[in-house]
Amino acid sequence: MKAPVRVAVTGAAGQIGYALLFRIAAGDMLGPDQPVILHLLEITPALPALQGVVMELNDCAFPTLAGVVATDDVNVAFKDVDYALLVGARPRGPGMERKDLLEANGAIFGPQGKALNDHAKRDVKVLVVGNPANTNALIAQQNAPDLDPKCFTAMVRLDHNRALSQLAEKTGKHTTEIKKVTIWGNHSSTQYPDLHHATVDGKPALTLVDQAWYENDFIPTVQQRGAAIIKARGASSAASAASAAIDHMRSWALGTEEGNWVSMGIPSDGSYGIAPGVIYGYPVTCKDGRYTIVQGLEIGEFSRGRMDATDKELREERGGVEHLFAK
Ligand code: NAX
Repeated sequence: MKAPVRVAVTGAAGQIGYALLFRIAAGDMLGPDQPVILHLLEITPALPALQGVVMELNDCAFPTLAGVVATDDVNVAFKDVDYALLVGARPRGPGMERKDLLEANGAIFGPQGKALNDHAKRDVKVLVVGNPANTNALIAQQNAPDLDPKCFTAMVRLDHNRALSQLAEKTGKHTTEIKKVTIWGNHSSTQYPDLHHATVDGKPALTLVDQAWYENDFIPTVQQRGAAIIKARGASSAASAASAAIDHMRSWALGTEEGNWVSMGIPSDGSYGIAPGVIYGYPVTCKDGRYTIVQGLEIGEFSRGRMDATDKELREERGGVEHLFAK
């Protein structure tokens, strides 16, 4: 067994938290030889419920669980952490405008970014799941001036996995036979699930499905899958979101497979003509704990318009939260 690492999870008593913690503790995220110390953050009223979750974690007697810290103090939660999964967020309430939502989340992700800046390991890997994930990640990043901006990422992996699953079902293949799917942009309905470079069992995906299905069925289904789950289940995606968060962190920490890539929301460096700085979904490969944008992909007119539309939405979101950035 390796030396334990510290993994912070916020919103730990919520429904994604409940699906996530046990898998992290079981070694699904960082491997069966990597013990973890969980740092669980909740708001004060949720601490009793969180205590129940801690009791259950202990009752699992996981070989890879080396300790649990449960707290409502963000400075304790992020002390010396190697990984931080920011799940807790303010949901949109009745009558709440997008502006109010961004503002309410700024009040959460600004202070969390500052606490990460002050207390986390210098190479901390931060994944923002709480919505609006991309812009919440930007707020946290912009309040952590002493950390490398690349430490901050947002989750589009659930969208990526949804795309794999839809294409697998359509082509009658397993998701493991599908490579090089990309989710560009925002984790919102403007995201662009791109199959132009994807292969199924080694064949170009778009030669196996017709353009009408791709455009009118596949893209909207992936974009609106979250709403479809809520309609069917009466609650938003939880286990699949937790699983995608595990996948995102595992790829980042342990690397991506040769000949394939994954989608991550990461700070744009201007690649593919996207506004520098916004947290944008890109195709990336990971090695030695670092991610790299896949370069040189040909972008046709169809893709260009969609990539620019989701970039525009992210720039607008950024415009609405710039006053929350540390000076
Ligand atoms: P829940 O409402 O079940 O849980 C959220 C938890 O966060 C609650 O226990 C709450 O007490 C806690 N919390 C609120 N403010 C906090 C703070 N300042 N510090 C610490 N904890 C805090 O929501 P859940 O279903 O778990 O979803 C969590 C977030 O994930 C939501 O914002 C949701 O929109 C987002 N999602 C993101 C997805 C993605 O792909 N990026 C997909 C799934 C999900 O919809």
